[in-house]
Amino acid sequence: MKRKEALKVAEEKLPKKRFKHCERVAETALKMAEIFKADPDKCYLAGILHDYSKYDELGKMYQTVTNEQLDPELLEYKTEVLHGPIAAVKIKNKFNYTDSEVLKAIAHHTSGAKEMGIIEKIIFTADYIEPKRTQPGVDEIRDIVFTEKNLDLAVYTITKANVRHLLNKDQTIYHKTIECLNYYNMAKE
Ligand code: DGI
Ligand code: FE
Ligand code: FE
Repeated sequence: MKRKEALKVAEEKLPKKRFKHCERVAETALKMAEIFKADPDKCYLAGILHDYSKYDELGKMYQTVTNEQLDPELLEYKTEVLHGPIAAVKIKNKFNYTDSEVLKAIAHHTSGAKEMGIIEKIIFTADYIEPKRTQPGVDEIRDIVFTEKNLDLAVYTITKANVRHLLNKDQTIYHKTIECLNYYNMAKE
């Protein structure tokens, strides 16, 4: 898939505000591609398409989990976690798109995962730090990325903040989120 086609796909599928967020994630991912020596086209495509399924109907998402034999544990979660893995299979099937680095980056952008590849880590992080994000601690993570240039530490710091936030709200934690936390706690530095 070319950048222009992906842009059109995202623009047609998503509400304007969400599309703009995806453009900012793609632009942030491009900056990061230069710093961390990753393929810019893959970063751009994953960024622009990562939230493709953000507003899909939950019942249809559960059907996709079953039909596509995705991790059955996903049936215990809602759109927040599901829209990553669902977007990856939909883009694969609908557009016959098979790049596994891009598809994994889309799939794992919601939870993170252990042993992520460079495109996965860039999209996971770019989603959290794109310029319009204002959550507490986001500037510290921008520093870790653009000044310290420590991507594993960025992934860990984001995941730690996410897990803290989820626990404060008594949410259940998906196993890949925990695996991401533990893996990048050990991988950082
Ligand atoms: O789609 P965006 O708003 O751009 O951001 P996102 O895709 O990073 O949002 C992911 C959401 O998923 C976020 O609200 C936190 C949530 N999440 C991540 N890991 C877990 C989780 N929710 C639950 N319940 N459990 C998890 O392990
Ligand atoms: Fe998302
Ligand atoms: Fe996003």
